[in-house]
Amino acid sequence: MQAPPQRGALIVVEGLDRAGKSSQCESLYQKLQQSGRAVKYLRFPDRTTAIGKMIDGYLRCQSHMDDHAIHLLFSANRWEVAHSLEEDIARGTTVIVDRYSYSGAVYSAAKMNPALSLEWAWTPEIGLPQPDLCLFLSISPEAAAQRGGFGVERYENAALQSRVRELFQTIFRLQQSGNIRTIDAGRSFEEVAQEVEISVLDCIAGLDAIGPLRRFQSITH
Ligand code: FDM
Ligand code: MG
Repeated sequence: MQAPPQRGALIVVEGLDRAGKSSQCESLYQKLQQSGRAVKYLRFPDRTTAIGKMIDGYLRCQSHMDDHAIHLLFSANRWEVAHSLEEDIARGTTVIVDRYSYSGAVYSAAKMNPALSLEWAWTPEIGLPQPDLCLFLSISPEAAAQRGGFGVERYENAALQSRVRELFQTIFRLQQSGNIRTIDAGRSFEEVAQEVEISVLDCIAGLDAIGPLRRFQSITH
């Protein structure tokens, strides 16, 4: 009998705006593909689905929504692909994800709505596939500003971003099993890309030790 194929890895790339997440994800995707691996690239929010279109309208300030309601839509936008994501992983496909539950929790908690704590924000993420590796692309506010500053979407302002920066550190501390690796994204594209690739290949090589795909748990554990 043939041994089942090794499962794919779930790789998440997180960071603030202008940290270079999307270009690094694309470069990583191409490198893994060229090396002959089965690989997919997802990003959240996925603005193409029905839920994603509601999120898109909200982010472009074309609609208003209660903070909890939009929060749950962001989470639902992950849940709607969770099943196919697990199937891909089981089939041996490595999945690269540009923003995930960490962004979900910290951007909502950064609004400082007293009725929307970080713990509340994390709750709908419980049970989603947990990344085997989360790369946090870290960039200073000054370097981010040099890369073109803020765009016009909701959340693209200095006060919110600085709270987001702190909350990322808080959530990473609370999610100790998260295998989070901080990467200095203030360096050249190539230097960052190299560290990203090495970290991902390391993770893939160590998948047997990790075992089956895990799921997110409560952050109070
Ligand atoms: N964002 C992203 C959230 O508020 N919650 C989430 O769950 C996710 C995935 O959406 F400001 C925020 C983060 C960012 C905005 O993301 C749009 P992109 O990566 O800039 O498209
Ligand atoms: Mg953006």
